[in-house]
Amino acid sequence: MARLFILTAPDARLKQKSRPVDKVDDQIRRLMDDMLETMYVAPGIGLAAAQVGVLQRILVLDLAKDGEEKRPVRMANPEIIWVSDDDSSHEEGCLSVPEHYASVTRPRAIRVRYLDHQNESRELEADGLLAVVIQHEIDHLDGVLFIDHLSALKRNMILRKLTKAKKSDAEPVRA
Ligand code: GNR
Ligand code: NI
Repeated sequence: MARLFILTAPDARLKQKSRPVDKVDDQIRRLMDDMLETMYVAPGIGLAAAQVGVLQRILVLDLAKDGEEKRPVRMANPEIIWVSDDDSSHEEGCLSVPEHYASVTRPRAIRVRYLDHQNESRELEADGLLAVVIQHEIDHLDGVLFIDHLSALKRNMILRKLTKAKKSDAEPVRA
């Protein structure tokens, strides 16, 4: 397994739409495992391939709490096939938008169809945090960040701060 580099906004690769995978083969399985390791180390509860610069429709997640046994979930080509009529709001964060958090409103429950790590088609109905994270990750596969759900004012404030943080990271400190 290998740890991958997580891109942070602003980055053009985070705005691209990812392409479906043809088949979940050994190479895709290795990528899913590398993404899980990267996510656990970060730490985060979900990760989309686009966040590590791979524009394929792949996501991983694990909602197990610290000290619980791991419950890794691997999905390729996830499709939301049903959403509830009612919405709910949840505080979101993103490994590609470090140190910023905001409430996002989304459908409260969803049904998703996807290919698992054995290339088998599966369906999962989700609500609560699981529904939030799956929708957040599928957004990444469509080039959408949680800040895109906020007002332009809030989004631009966060993006300006991220741009400054990147610059000060890259520049030597002057005496
Ligand atoms: O680790 C993460 N936590 C989180 C919390 C609330 C809503 C969504 C998330 S996903 C995020 C990891 C991440 O950036 N995935 O793309
Ligand atoms: Ni994210």
